[in-house]
Amino acid sequence: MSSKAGLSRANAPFSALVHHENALETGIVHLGLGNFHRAHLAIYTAKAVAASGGPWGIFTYSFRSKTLSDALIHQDYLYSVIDFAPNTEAVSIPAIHTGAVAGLDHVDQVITQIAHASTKIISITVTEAGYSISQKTNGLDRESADIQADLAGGAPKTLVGVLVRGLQARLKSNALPITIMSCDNLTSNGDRTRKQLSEFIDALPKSESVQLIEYLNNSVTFPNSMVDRIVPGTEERHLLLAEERLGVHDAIPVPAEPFSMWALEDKFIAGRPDWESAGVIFTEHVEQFEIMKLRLLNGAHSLLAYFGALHGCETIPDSRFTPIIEEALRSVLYTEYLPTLQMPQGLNADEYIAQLFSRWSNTVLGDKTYRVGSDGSTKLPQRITEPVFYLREQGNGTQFLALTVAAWLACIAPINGFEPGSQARAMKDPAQSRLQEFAAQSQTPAELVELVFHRGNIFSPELGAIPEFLREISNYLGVILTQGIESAIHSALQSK
Ligand code: CS2
Repeated sequence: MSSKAGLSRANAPFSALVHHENALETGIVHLGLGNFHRAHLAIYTAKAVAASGGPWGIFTYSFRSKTLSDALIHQDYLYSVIDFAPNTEAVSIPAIHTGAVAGLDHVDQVITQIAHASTKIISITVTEAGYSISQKTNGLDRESADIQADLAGGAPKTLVGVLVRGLQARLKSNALPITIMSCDNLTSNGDRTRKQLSEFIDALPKSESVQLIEYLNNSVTFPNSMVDRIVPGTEERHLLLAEERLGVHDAIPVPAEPFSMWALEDKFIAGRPDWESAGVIFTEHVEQFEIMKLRLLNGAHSLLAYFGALHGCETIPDSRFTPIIEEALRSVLYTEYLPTLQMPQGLNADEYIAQLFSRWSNTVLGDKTYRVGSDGSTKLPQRITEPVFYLREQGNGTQFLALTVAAWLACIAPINGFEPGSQARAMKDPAQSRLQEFAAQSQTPAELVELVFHRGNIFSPELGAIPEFLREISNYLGVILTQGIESAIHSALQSK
């Protein structure tokens, strides 16, 4: 790690700033080269290697965009991570990547790299949407055309397909053990990844599946993990700032908050970097960390994104500082999320929540409501489903969970000519076209909610089977459409 503030070498190559250990062997194959990976796993691993060494270079694969990996190669696998907060502006350069490929036409290269004996870990950040989860079966989405194509053979297009074909190649070439580590915001992300892979393998012809399942069961481990760092998308201002700070042009800097956390199960069958030296918490109670973070941070984040967008807020801090939204935020945290979870030992709920408020107040980071609001169809089920069940069982209200879903629908699938505003319009969702079709077929909020919950394959059938919850969502959606989000929040607060 090095912080190079004040350098002035406008025409120097990026690599002049930091020593990149070219001899570093590739020990990790990372799937999903987004900003989050580059500010989280890459930083922890670079710190671990700086402290204790080891063959832990990272080879990355992006499923879609070649832009980022081309730029990474062009910059000799270097880029800057800029920590932004009102009182911080530190730059670091993790020199840890050893290779990058992108695009479906190069997937054979990542499969070869997975099969390579030096590879010990496959890590993943592809977001919740990348796991091909069926809400109907709570397993592999066998109805997905891409999964069907991957099962049929040929170059795989999905995460699950790439992992299975990679394992198959490894089994054939050396059958050495390997760890597959999900770093996405899914409950029990390691167990979930194992389940998706097992179901895919089970669906293969027997001639392929028998040995593969045995290999998966005996030689592949799937640690669960909780990852946390708010990492927005890169904007023009970040490019300018990076250039000013570094003195060279960085085409792919990553803005990030200074806070970072990673709790991980120590289940690495083929070894791992000395991540504890970089601050990773190894624990057998990862699930408590995951649930705490998925509900208190991510669940409340979704509320901030949808309420904020409907109120006209471009950023998460704008939303958090809007008094009526702040009231809703405190209410959802203390009455609808906190009662449903157990804090990990040593962490105090009030302190954790106070810290969240300060993270959401990061005006210079300026995280966008449209970023957090995107992909709601794959995020919300993870965040609200279990809390709804729990609260109902206890006889407690689910007002703000229902209103979060209603606000999401108002943003993504508005009906009756409702205009949700430019931030909502910028949100993307893998289910967008399906949701918009449902919206076109619906005259009333109740009709839309019925279609989304019973035909959408977004929320589980069990959640869809709670008419009172669906009615609550429809009622709030009606208020949003006719009187606005502020009135809907007032009404939720009044019914508390
Ligand atoms: C956010 C997360 O996109 C989202 O929905 O809640 O990306 C959040 O910023 C990270 O999980 C923070 O660790």
